[in-house]
Amino acid sequence: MGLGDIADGIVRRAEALGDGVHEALFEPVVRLGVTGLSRAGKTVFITSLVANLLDRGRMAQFMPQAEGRILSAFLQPQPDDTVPRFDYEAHLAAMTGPNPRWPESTRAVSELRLSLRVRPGGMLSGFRSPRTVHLDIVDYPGEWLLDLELLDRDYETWSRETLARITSRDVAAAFLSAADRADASAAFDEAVAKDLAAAFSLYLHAARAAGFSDCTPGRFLLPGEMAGSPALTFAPLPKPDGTPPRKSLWREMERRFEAYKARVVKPFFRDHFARIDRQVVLVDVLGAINAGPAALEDLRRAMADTLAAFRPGRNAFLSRLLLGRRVEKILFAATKADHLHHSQHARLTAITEALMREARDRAAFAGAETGALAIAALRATTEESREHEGRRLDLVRGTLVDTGASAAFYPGRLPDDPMRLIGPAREGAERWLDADYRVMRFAPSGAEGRPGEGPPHIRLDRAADFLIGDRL
Ligand SMILES: Nc1nc2c(ncn2[C@@H]2O[C@H](COP(=O)(O)OP(=O)(O)OP(=O)(O)O)[C@@H](O)[C@H]2O)c(=O)[nH]1
Ligand SMILES: [Mg+2]
Repeated sequence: MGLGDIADGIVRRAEALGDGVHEALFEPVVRLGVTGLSRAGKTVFITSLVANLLDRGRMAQFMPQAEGRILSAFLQPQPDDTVPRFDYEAHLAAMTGPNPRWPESTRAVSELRLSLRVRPGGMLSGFRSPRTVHLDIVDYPGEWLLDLELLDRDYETWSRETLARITSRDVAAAFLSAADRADASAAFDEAVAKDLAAAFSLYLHAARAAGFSDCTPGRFLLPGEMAGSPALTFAPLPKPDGTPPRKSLWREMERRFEAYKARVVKPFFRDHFARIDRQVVLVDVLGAINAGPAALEDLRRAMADTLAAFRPGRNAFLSRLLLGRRVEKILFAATKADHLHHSQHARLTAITEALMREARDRAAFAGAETGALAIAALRATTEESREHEGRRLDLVRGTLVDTGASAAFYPGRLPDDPMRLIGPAREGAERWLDADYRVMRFAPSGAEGRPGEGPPHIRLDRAADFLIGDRL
């Protein structure tokens, strides 16, 4: 255990103590983590969740609301002064204003505090006065969670495993040949390191565009203010024969890899991850099905790796940070379910559940309660049915993002048995045999709600109930 780790542990312990005293005496705080790989739907989810908690007319399945116990909800300044505030107002205006559009991509951690004034439930509720519960919503990229596995590896192991995993990928060809040409025993040269890191980061972007989820180190995709710093200027290399000399390319790459772990990965887990109580992981299951079996298989693996980050005792560093504390509930939510007619929602939920069960088995996960749901944070479509060659066809209609035209659309029929998709994906099928799936990009509908109603959604109330219902 290094000195830094001990210090981490002490700070965390003091904080935990502080939280405990504060919570017991004053107002409880629930920290809800919202994550998912890029474009999974995090920003839309948080925006719509907050809007629907402020105006609860569409939250009938959120039990504290159904029981009439929520007296009011309001936004408050968040407790963390150094974390950017989630730009709720701008995102909501984009999606529900005139000329509705989806929010811009967001690339870092952000946070928002929503406070709820609630009347306690249960037998003694009549004797207790209303109290305030703070919900701190923390948005962070799923890619950063996947970095956890770097902590278990040294540079040599990480290089070997990464090169082996990507060697058969077309998108990695340019980087692999650059890595092969590099002389890792030669004296370190910044220009060489920069070129290698640039080639590796190009590969990661291409891999993600091709539908791969294992695109770590996460900050290579989302560098933010760290772009160009040494801790982000390294790449996996084949180990040279013998012991690489001091001041060689290999030794400096090794040092930077360690710096990335110490300066990027650990602070994220310490400052954000370790404080989460409840977690929702958004997954674009429909998008992966649409992209084909390889993408679905990769999503399945990414879900297992995500879940592994929440496994108690996952590694020594995390255990010291968490001190026995753990995330209590994790919801895997398949987003964008409004691309499907509701007659297919149960199948999407079943597929998500099956993926999650596999992820649990694979990650040998026990501990937190897990759930799976198919949702649409912001419903952009309406439903219609048509006769087609003597059969009823269930369609969804929406406004196409690209042309602005209204279009009815049939996305394909999901199988009743999830294994009809997961099986071939695992066996490495190149494409789906018996079906064809499509997704279209619909613009937000901008539909006006009645007063007291938030934006239209599908099962966002059920998601909220699973995640925080029991804490209100
Ligand atoms: N139809 C529909 N599309 C959605 C929904 N949620 C998200 N989308 C689509 O998914 C895209 C990405 O959503 P975001 O919320 O920006 O995703 P994100 O995870 O925040 O993405 P990054 O910030 O890039 O990591 C949006 O631009 C929409 O096209 C939904 O409920 N319904
Ligand atoms: Mg976002």
